[in-house]
Parts: sequence; C-alpha cells; structure tokens
Amino acid sequence: MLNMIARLRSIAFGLGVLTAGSIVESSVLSLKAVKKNDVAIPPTNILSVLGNDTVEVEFYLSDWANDFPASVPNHVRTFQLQLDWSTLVSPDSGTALPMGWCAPVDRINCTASAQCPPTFPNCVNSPSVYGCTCAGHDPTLGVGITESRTDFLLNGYDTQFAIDTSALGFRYFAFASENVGVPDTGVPRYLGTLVLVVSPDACGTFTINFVNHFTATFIANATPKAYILLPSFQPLLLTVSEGPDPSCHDGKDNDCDTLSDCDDPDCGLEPACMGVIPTVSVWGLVILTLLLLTGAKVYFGHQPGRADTG
Ligand SMILES: [Ca+2]
Ligand SMILES: [Ca+2]
Ligand SMILES: [Ca+2]
Repeated sequence: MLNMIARLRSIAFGLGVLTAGSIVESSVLSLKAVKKNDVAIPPTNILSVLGNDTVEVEFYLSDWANDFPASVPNHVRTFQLQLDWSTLVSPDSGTALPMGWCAPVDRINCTASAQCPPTFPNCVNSPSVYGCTCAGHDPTLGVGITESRTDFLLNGYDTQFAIDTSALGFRYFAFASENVGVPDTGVPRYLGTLVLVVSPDACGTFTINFVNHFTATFIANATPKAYILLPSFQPLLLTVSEGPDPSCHDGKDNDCDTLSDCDDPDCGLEPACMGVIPTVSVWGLVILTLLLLTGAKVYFGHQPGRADTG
C-alpha cells in the first residue's frame, strides 16, 4: 500500500505542475448517508442522529464530462479524496469518528507508551498507525472501497486502490491501470465508503466534508494528458436533535440549547411531554411573572405556529 501511495503522490505532483490553466469547477463530489445503525435508509445528505448512532456514508462523483476540453477524452481514471477531519468534530460537542478509530483527534506523537496519556495509553508506530492509541484501535473498520459494485467509478477496469488511515483525515486513492477512463453517462458513480460513529456526548450539526484543496482532492485523466478537476462539494449534514422520541426521554440535552427532554420546546408534541410544565429556574420564574403581569401570552411546551428549528 505504501508503494502505491508514494506513486500516487508523484502523479499528484506532476499534475499540479502540468495543469495550472486547466482547473474547472463543474464536477460534484457528494456524501450520502445510506445506513443508520445497520438499517438501510434512502440515500440522503441530511440526517438526524443521536449519540451512539452508527452512520454508513458513501462518496459519489457526478457531472465531470464538461470538465474536460473537447479535444481530449472526457474520461476519469484516477481519483484522490481526503476527508476534512475537522468536520468530524461538532462545533458544539462530541465527534463522529470513523468506526475503529481510538486515538485523539489531534495526533499525539510518541516513541514509547510511557509518553501517552491514560486515555490513549498505547504508543504505536507502524506504517499505517502511529501515535498514542487505545486498545482495539483499527481504523480499517470504518473505511473501504467496494470495487465489485457495478456503480463503482472504475468498475470493469483493471484497478488499484489504497486508503491511507494513518491520520484521521482518511485519504482514498484509486486509478485504472489501463490508459482509458470512465465516461460521464449522467449517473453519479460510487467512490468509497465511510462508517461513522456518533459519540455519546454529541450535539449540534456535523457538516462532514472533504478537504477543499485541489492538491489533495482531485479527479484526473492522468495519462497521456492530465487535467485537474476542482469539484464542488455536497457535504453530509448530521444533526443531533431533541425530539421526536427517543431523544425526548434520554436525559440529555441532545441539541445543545441547555434544555433537556420535556423541558425543551422541541419535545412539546411528544405525548409524554404534553401538559408537563417545564422546570423553571429562579430567574425563569421572575421573567415568567413579569410576562404574566404584562399580559404577554405564555406557552408551555410546543409554541403554536413556531417552526421547529431544534
Ligand atoms: Ca433529550
Ligand atoms: Ca435541548
Ligand atoms: Ca431544542
């Protein structure tokens, strides 16, 4: 695998030199959730999740034909994708890390386990894993390319691929060894799979995405002529939400608005929450009293006519 990565890096370098004037922006890289907790769902780029959920995500490429000049075949034979690891961390709380990942989000370099913190006590230094980890760290569990799929971009070609899991921003590489490529037939083509596990403390919205930089993310007709495509991205939004059930009865503030379960207006329509008077702090009572004294309308639970924004 390492040999292949080195080879692809040299291709990438060559492309960067050759194609300064050839960057265009019409192709689309998209991420779709296709399974939640091992149950198939209609492919979507917006999904409601809870802590501990497992989400299987697939990557697709579409709309690349127009990226190539008419003078060359509009075929793709190489791709490299790199996840933006920072998008696996919620702006509010928690993570959605690849299955099997058991290491800090920010790698801790080490030469001996004695240098590692108690939560990640094992120092590993192998070609594919390095830094402080914990028992069972196996990033290969959360990543893959199913070459046999008929919608795989390079299906039917003599292909090679590798996935570099040495860092959290997993990098996917693949290319067809024949000097041909895949024409754009208007159908999105599968590139790879990622399995994410939402942490128990997660809330807010994850915007899972690739690295938006053409030296790290490109699709190319590598030989005899090389063209870099600078794709647009359709990220995957994973939103940890309060309501509907079971999140209205899990004792957690799932959407990070400081209100939990029946105290959160987002749970107001849940039968078990209807008629429940939210817990109110002393300051809340003061404000409530003032509102009542001024004749304002006060709603408990769900507020009629108000959109549920979570
Ligand atoms: Ca809750
Ligand atoms: Ca809440
Ligand atoms: Ca809420």
